[in-house]
Amino acid sequence: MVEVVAVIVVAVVVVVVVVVVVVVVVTVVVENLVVVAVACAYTLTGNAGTFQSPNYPDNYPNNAECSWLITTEPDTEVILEFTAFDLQTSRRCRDDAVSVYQVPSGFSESLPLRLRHICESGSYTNIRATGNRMYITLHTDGNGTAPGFSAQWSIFQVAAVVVVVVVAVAVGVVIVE
Ligand SMILES: [Ca+2]
Repeated sequence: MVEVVAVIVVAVVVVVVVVVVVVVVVTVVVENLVVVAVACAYTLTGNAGTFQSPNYPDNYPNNAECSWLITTEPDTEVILEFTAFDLQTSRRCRDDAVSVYQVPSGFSESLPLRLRHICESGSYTNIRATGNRMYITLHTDGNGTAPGFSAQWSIFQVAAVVVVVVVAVAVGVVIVE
């Protein structure tokens, strides 16, 4: 009888240990999974246009990784404006954040330069890339959302400015003479 009880006790202990180990392993695996519920990548071209965060003006989803690559005509510079911007506020943009990069003409030349890293609600205008490509990312974490943003881009025409300056100087020279 004592032997039977001992066997039952050992069996119960073994089962409990196995269950605990399984639960711990599953928990660790799940916590380390990179959960991306929403992934989106957009390629935008043209010298002007608009884009919004997912679901805008309703709240953006949790666990989203989105990107927008804007390419305008050669010899122009991209100018970006957030006409509306409302993200979950977090310290050092750890929870939800928007990053704006200027992209060099050749990816091998250098890494994209981050122009802005924003998570505070507000108005952001005249974000300018030196060049005709700009890359915008939205990262959101697992909880807490907000309406997000609406943005528009336009161009600064480098060639046009050079022409205007040359003409102005030429006219100035003629007038002086
Ligand atoms: Ca969030």
